[in-house]
This record gives sequence, C-alpha cells and structure tokens, in this order.
Amino acid sequence: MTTTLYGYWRSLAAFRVRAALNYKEVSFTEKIIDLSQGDQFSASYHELNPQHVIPLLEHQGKKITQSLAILEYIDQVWPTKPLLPKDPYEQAYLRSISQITIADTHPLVVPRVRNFLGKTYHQDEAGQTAWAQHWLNLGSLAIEERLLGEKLYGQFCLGDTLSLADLALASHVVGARIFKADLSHCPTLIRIVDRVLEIPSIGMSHPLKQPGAPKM
Ligand SMILES: N[C@@H](CCC(=O)N[C@@H](CS)C(=O)NCC(=O)O)C(=O)O
Repeated sequence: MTTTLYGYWRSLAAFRVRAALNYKEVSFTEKIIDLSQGDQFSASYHELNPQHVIPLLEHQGKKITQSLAILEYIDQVWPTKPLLPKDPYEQAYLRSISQITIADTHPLVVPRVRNFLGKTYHQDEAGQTAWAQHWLNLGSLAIEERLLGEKLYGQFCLGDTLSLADLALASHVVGARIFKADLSHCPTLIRIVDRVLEIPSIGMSHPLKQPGAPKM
C-alpha cells in the first residue's frame, strides 16, 4: 500500500511532515499542490481535504490532515526512532512547544491570511511581510523563553533526542528566515534548529531544496 504526502515546496507544515517521513526512512511519494496556483481549491483536492490546506497524508487508504496529528500518526505507525518520549510530562512539554508555532504562530502567516490582508485591507507585499514578521518575532521570543525557562534542552528541545517539537521548531525558523523575521534574540532556538537541519534526512526535506523552490 502506498504512502502519499500532499505538499508544496514553500509549505512549512508539509516540511514538518516530509522531515518526519524522511527521518524515519518511510518510502513515500509527494504530490504537489501548488498553493501559488490555487490548487488547494481545486475540486479534486476539495474531495480530499475540504479545509483546502496541506499537508495531507494518505496511508493505506486512510487520509490524515493537520501536521501535528500526522506527525503523531507517523510516530505510531513507524515507531523506530520515536519522536515522543513515554513520560507524560515530557510529552506535554514537547507538544506545548510545538503548538506555539503550529497552533498559534504559523496560522497567522499562511497564504489565505496574507491574501485576505491584501484583498480586504489593501496591504501590499511589504505590509503583508511586516504582518508575518510581527507574529513570527513574537513566536520566536515565546519559544526562546520557554526553552530557557524549562531548561530541558540539550542538543534538541528535550535533551539530545530528536522529537516532534524539534521538527516544529525547524519549520518555524525556516519560515522566519524566508520572511526575514528577527531571530537575533533567540540563540537557543537557532542553535537547536541548526543542529536539527544538520541531520541529512531533515536537511534534504528543507523547503528550499524541494522542486519548484527559488534559489535564495
Ligand atoms: N494547522 C495546519 C496548517 C495547514 C496550513 O495552513 N497549510 C498551509 C501551507 S503551510 C496551506 O495549505 N495554506 C493554503 C492557504 O492558505 O490557502 C497544519 O499544521 O497542518
């Protein structure tokens, strides 16, 4: 049975999932939903995900949406190199760090929000970028403070074992870099993410290394 990721080079949420699949050496194909062309609104994709967003994972005829749910599904179906520890507090800590970006920051910078700002509030490219930078900066500072406050980090968010929070933080920093947001006050976050991106399977999953990505 096949495993298919519906993704796009620029999608930070698809990056989190692509990185987990590659890290766990899962064989999968990626189908491109070109967000810049509005493919997410096509009738065929509507059938798959009426929310009109990626990523979507199809595995053995099952469809899973929402990157955090997909990451947890992947972790359970392919348990080698676990992305969550057994301890309930540690799990909660990692999910909570992940949600700062997945639930609270990233949704504010996605195309549908920036397009709405443009169409309804007449914000040009610069205005939309300033909006994205504002929310990314707040998210970065919140993550940095959480990491420093809990003091559970080592090379990664929790000691030296990679977890789904590290994939979430990698997508956050990659997005912040694409939008040229301010990461200068977040040395811990940067150190962790640069270490995560050094892992070859994750580095090769980077948005700018995908088909269609511009040279930046
Ligand atoms: N919370 C969702 C976010 C999904 C999402 O907004 N994906 C973006 C790409 S990163 C998308 O498909 N956007 C389409 C649009 O905004 O029109 C997740 O983590 O999977």
